[in-house]
Amino acid sequence: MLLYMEDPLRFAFSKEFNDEIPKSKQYGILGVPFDSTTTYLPGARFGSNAIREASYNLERYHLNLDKELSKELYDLGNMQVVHGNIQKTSHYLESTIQEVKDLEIIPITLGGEHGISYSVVKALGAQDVTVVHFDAHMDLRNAYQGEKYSHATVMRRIYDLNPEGIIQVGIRSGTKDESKFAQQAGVKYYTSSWVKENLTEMENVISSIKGPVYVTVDIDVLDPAYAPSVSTPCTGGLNPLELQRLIFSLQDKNVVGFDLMEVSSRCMGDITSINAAQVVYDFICL
Ligand SMILES: [Mn+2]
Repeated sequence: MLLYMEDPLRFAFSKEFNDEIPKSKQYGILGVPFDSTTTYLPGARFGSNAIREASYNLERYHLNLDKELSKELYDLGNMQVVHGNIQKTSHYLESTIQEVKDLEIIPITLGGEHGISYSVVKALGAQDVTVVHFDAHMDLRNAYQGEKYSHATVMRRIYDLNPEGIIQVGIRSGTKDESKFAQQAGVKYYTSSWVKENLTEMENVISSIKGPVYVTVDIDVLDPAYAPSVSTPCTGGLNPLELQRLIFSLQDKNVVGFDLMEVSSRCMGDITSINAAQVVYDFICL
């Protein structure tokens, strides 16, 4: 049993984790029910279990991919978090991800607020890794409300880890300083309106990445029409099929980790958790 784990509802088609699994590439779902730096609409702490619940509506056969789920999929449970303390929670998360990595399991982290993605990338190691970031927001501030570690600074902290590159997809909100920083720092961002008009080109950008890739999805990359239960909704976003095509363009990439953050669904059948479960499943089925 991994440290700091409990045993909640599992993601559809996943197996319970046991210590005797063979060492080869496989996925492990990890929930991090934490949302303490959220500034507008709280509730992302409910995301991990809401996504799991929504996953029960999926079929083992993926029609759009014409593929049966073939990957080994484990659900590692939810991590113990310390509400109100992102430093302590991050510390627990780093050691948990390190343990997952040692088992040669590729983590699929379900948030939870976006601030925790930093710890996952840090524990996996950013060297040579290109981070593909789906989001409405750039999250490149150096500090937010005086805090260095926050949902609004997460990509800046990941930048500080010196990854090979950062590619932001679906952006439609940011400050002038963030935009300037991105241009100076070589962070490539593609706005939502550009992506919608140039979807094939965006697919090509993603599929031509060389080397290891980390994928972080803030579900607010989708338009609030499809994902209203998020902490900072922003109009003019992608639709689910556009996002699905971009996830499909990760096929054959060496993805070392994947996360899906900011789902704050509070009831069964909520459209945000349904779309989030689909995004996770699209990735798992590749
Ligand atoms: Mn966002």
